[in-house]
Amino acid sequence: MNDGTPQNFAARLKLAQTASGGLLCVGLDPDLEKFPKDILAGAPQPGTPQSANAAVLAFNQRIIDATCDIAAAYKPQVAFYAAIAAEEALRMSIRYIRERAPHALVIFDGKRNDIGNTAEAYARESFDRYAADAATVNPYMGEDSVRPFVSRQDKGALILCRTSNLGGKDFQNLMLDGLPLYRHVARRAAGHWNELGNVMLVVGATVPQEMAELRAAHPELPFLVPGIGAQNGDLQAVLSAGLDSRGMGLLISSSRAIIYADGGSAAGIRAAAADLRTQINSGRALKRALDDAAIDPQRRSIGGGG
Ligand code: OMP
Repeated sequence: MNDGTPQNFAARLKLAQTASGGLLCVGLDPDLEKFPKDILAGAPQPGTPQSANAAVLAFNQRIIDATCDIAAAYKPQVAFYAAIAAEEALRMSIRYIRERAPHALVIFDGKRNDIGNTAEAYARESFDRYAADAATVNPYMGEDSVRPFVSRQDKGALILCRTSNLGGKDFQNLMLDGLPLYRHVARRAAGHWNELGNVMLVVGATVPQEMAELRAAHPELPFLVPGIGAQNGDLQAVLSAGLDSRGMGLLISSSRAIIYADGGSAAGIRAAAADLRTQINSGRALKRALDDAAIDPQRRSIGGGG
């Protein structure tokens, strides 16, 4: 690529955050039952895959138009497309993101994995068929299953570490050699899986305590954080637990609370996304001020005294 797009994922992530002025990721999880009526009415031949594809693409275009200047990333969850045979709408939506928001990352949320050669096919699905910048990856099958996702420097592997759902604790918090399982996953992810600097951890907004532990253990790793909005994750707790020392290190993702705001109107989507980005940025500024005060109270008082 000679269009100025960075060839390594870490630089690509930084560019997306800087160009969008924040850490916001918009989840593209189309559910026809929740779609605005005007979008459904505009789709031809109701009940057919053609109709589903047309409606999904039209709705995603509305979301992308409403957020293209403020989203650092878009995260389509593939199940919502596969369930209604709307893969073509997914492909076209990604193309539309490239036109309207060339800085933004596209995260293919498939949570795929399998034995090595099948994982290779899954990686090609994410990175070649859909040309995504990053993919969510299930680490449960271990080294050979993860390798195809981490072996391209320009593509990110977002490793499920501590998920946002209630059942996330069932296995992920089990103690093993003195550490919960999710900490072992993080160690492996931060170690040789991250030789190309293209690994992120997926850590839910609903588990800020675990996030704080992970941040302390891995100050350098960026996290994808779903669970804000419909799952009631606590944004301030996330910022306090997860921001790195530069006030970065996070992509904060929300799907339903943004895309179905005000029934999925363009204005409602814009307002919800802009509001979340503003809240994130205010929290970052506050944390920066608190950190500065905690690090050097003496210098501040000397400076303040003239
Ligand atoms: P909302 O709850 O509507 O914001 O959607 C959350 C999105 O993030 C869905 O697409 C989930 O599949 C995804 N997700 C989680 O909710 N929890 C996780 O721990 C991990 C993910 C993910 O990998 O994106």
